[in-house]
Amino acid sequence: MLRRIIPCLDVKDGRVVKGTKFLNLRDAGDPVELARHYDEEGADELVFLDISATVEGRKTMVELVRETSRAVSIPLTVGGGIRSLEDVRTILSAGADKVSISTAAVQEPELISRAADEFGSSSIVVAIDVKEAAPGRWEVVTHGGQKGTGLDVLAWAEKAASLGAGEILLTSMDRDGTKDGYDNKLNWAVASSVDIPVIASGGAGTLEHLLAGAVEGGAEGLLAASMFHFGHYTIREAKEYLRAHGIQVRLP
Ligand code: 0VR
Repeated sequence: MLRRIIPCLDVKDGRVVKGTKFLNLRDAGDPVELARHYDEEGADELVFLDISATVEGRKTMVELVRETSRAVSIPLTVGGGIRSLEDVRTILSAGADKVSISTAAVQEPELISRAADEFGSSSIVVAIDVKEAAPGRWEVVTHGGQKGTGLDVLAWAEKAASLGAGEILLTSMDRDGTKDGYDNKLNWAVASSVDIPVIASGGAGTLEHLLAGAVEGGAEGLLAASMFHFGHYTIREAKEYLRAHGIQVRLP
């Protein structure tokens, strides 16, 4: 299967930010500039994650989506604060190819099937943020990692897939921003229990980590923020490394 390299831009009030375990956010640049740069570098897709908590921040995000979708040629997934079919419609008509829904899907699972029915499963990503509750067991968290849900990640991923999610964006909050590598036990557990693509997210720091996310983790999408934003590696280096290790990637 073709693996996708997906830079993730966490956006707060119109700026790209990057923290660790969702905290200590620091500025990482202008979203449209960075998006254009990744597109030119050969990224397969982009994720914008709106982590502003304000209405102002949301309005800014719609403008950013409009501008970015004109500036890049690769698919754009937008998440953060999507709570209703109206929100999905607003973001898709601003030019996003997919939306990712996290907290609202846990609160109202039927939102997944309604959105999939109206816009097509391929436009609906269910984002699942988790914290490791015990070895080999992960709890779904919502509200930017602030709230535990008591939900087991496998049960929730299977339910989201059965409700029509097109893919799962799976973020380990314990690994976010650490550059310690993906949680591949988590990735493998979820990827082997659903038949829709899983995007690994949280912790990627080296080229070996990306390879492990594909091989050990079974992830089809390899999402990273820190390792690309702060210039440690280029997308091309990542793809050449993966191809040299037998992983199928699109290499223009
Ligand atoms: P890296 O570990 O730097 O590659 O980060 C990938 C991924 O974890 C982040 O881009 C993103 O999922 C972080 N998410 C959230 C958040 C960051 C701050 C506040 C909230 C959230 O709700 O997902």
